[in-house]
Amino acid sequence: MNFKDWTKEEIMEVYNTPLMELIYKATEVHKQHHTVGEVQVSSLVSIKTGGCVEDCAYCPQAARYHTEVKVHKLMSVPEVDTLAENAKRGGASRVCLGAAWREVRDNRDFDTVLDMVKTINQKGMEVCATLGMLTEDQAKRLAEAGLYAYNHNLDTSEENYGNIITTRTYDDRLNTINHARKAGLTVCSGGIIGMGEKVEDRVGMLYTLSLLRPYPESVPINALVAVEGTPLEEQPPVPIWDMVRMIATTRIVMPKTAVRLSAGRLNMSMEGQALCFMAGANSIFAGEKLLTTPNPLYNQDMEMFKILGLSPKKAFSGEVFNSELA
Ligand code: SAM
Ligand code: DTB
Ligand code: SF4
Repeated sequence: MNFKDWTKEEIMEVYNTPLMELIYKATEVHKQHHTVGEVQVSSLVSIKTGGCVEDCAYCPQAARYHTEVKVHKLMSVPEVDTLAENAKRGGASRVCLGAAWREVRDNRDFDTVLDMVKTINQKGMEVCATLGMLTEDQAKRLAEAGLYAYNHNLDTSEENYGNIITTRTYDDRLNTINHARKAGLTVCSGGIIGMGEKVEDRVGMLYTLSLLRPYPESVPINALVAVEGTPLEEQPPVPIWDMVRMIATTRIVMPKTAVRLSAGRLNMSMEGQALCFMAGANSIFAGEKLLTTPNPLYNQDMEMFKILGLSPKKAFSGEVFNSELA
């Protein structure tokens, strides 16, 4: 497949399409490239929680903000193994290991993470990790341990980045994504809406993602979870229509990518989520906790799957690497 060289103007035009027409177009694209109703289910595990040195304005795990998050040192391999087993029994095909680190360091903690990756991989599950910045060598070691995907979000546009995070640059983010790519990992990268950004910033973020060759295999769209104690605590909830618009635009811009309806589902009705699935979302995080904030209960999600006729996607089941399509 040839990757389309989108312009910001074209993406803006898609984003501003009248809503029903936009959903309809996104559904068409979705049907062309994906099995309707098949949803990839991931389970998040916060392997190292809180105490992070970065200043991401949305994040309850940044040490400098006064939130209720308690610092927790790195989990042990058996602890993570048990959580992964439970997630597998619940229908998850992927486990995503999240650490509140600025960057990966070559120390014993990293060796433990490599062991976690090996252990979960041996269960026949896809393993994703989100550990902050990464060198190419560290990415290679993760790939050798059996890591499937690396999550590293751009979060917003290049122009808006400095309003949200000052302790690292947009280029730092892009470099890490590049290191993951070079090591042969699939890339999961997206962002957050509802942080007070302009429509131009949403479009700008999708534009930068669309410049990656290949496009990211997975793009998480998070609705901000406004956590007390963070600088963004007063942000009003993002309207469901913005979420639907953002998901539909992502689907149209990157047709084969897995579009993940990520954080913020607890504030969405089942009808709202159904519109997101219609607009091209085909992945979710399931389990009663994201990293530190609550997520819908397992039984509620199963009920939603039943009502909407959705089914969890099996691990490694024919996901085509974007790179193989180039
Ligand atoms: N420390 C690593 C990093 O920043 O890359 C990995 C963990 S970090 C928590 C992963 C992602 O979670 C962030 O890039 C952000 O997109 C998302 N996130 C964090 N807090 C959030 C919030 N309150 N609402 C929505 N998404 C959030
Ligand atoms: C992503 O885009 N969203 C997930 C995952 N990647 C790591 C994290 C959402 C975190 C929401 C806030 C919390 O629970 O701490
Ligand atoms: Fe740290 Fe990641 Fe939270 Fe930023 S988003 S403060 S890097 S845990």
